[in-house]
Amino acid sequence: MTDTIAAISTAVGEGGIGIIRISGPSALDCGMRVFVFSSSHEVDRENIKERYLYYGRVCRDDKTIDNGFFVYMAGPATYTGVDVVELYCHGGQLVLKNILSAVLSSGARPAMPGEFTKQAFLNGKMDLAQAEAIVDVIRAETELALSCARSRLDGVFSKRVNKIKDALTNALTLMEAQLDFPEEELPTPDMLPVFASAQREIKTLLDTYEEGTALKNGVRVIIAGRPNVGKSSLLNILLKEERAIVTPHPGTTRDVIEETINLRGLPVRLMDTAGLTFTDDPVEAIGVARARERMKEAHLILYVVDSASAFDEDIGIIKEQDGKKLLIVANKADLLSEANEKGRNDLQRAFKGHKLSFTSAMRSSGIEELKDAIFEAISGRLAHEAADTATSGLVVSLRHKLSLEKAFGAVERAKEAASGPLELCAVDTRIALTSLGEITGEVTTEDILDRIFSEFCIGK
Ligand SMILES: Nc1nc2c(ncn2[C@@H]2O[C@H](COP(=O)(O)OP(=O)(O)OP(=O)(O)O)[C@@H](O)[C@H]2O)c(=O)[nH]1
Ligand SMILES: [Mg+2]
Repeated sequence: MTDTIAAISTAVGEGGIGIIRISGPSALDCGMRVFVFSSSHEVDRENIKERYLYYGRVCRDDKTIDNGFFVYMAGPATYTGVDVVELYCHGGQLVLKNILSAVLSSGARPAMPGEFTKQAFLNGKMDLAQAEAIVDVIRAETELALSCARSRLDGVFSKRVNKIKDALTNALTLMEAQLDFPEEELPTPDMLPVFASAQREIKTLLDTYEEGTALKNGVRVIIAGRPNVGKSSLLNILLKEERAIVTPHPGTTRDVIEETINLRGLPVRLMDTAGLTFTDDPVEAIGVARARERMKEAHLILYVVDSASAFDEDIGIIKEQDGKKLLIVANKADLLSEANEKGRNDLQRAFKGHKLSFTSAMRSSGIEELKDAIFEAISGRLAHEAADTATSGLVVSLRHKLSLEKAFGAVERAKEAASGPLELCAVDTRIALTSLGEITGEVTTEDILDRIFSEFCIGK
């Protein structure tokens, strides 16, 4: 914690400006050793102004590396909670590398990935869940993913976890009072409502995991079905570009075609595949094998059928996908005349138990409804509700999910023990609190921290 660390904080590549960040107890000395203030500033270590942009030159052995700005921010009111100096120079890779090298020879050591944020966490500037949200803010690809990450950085998720913790802590305090002062004959507290409400809230949080990870990491959605049903036409229409070849000949698509789209705020990796069929054509057969392989990995299968032809074979293929999320897309719905209620009913009946979306890729109809259905199938809620829930503190990481599950189990045991000796109930309540504390980082190990921060980029 007493090290002074430095790194290039701007992205690798060419940029208008580049920033070198120095953080730690000797950040100011370090920065001043490499910076020659413009003669219009009369600066020394004693009179340097905080948060003031000084112009000058970054030098090494009296040789100018670059000109730029110097700013000093005194801890603890900084990102990292300790003294920070930032140098703003030209954003070239060599220039920045040379400046960093000068800074490193003047007393700082290279920062590890995420180490500025780790300093911030260790200095109490944010909790661990908030620190983890920073990577998600940086990596967010859709507005919805960004608002989800932003709200976690603002502490919305942590607050929900802390609320459960506070209730359990209060319960534990009461139990401990009973245990510590048995002679006082304190009334036996009724823990059951506290435990029940803690479990309810933990469960509500756990239920957001799928939606949260979909938002954060994106989802793989595969367009599958028999040949010629309009899979590639649907891909093109969802992408709004003629990406895949469409022809009236069955067996047109062979390779898997992948593109990412923003679907109602979800980052979706869409895959168009070869039509599922038995074929003697060796190339098409490879395509079919690939399609089947990808179906296994997908989060959601859009199983496309031709509304106007027989679908006995489809029913067999769908049965094989047992346990997978699957949406039936009845394409070529234009071939069912408006009056053809029978055709629609036949489809509904044939695919009973599955959600069915009618589309016509040719007429571009049913596409918005299909997008809503995809969103709902993945996140379990309606697309128009998404903006509100995304900022309500979703669970987005496996680490958080596992800790919540551990806490849930411990509360369950505490509940069962509540009618017995108070000691046992207290032990499990404490375990639940420790598990919840892991999420916000009150309870943590160097190992966990290393694993979390190694996912960051250097300079953050
Ligand atoms: N009437 C009608 N024709 C469609 C519709 N969608 C696609 N088609 C036509 O159906 C034929 C096959 O379309 P594709 O998109 O290539 O079908 P596919 O499922 O990708 O076919 P394969 O790659 O061979 O498996 C083309 O002639 C399309 O113009 C639709 O909604 N209605
Ligand atoms: Mg195709």
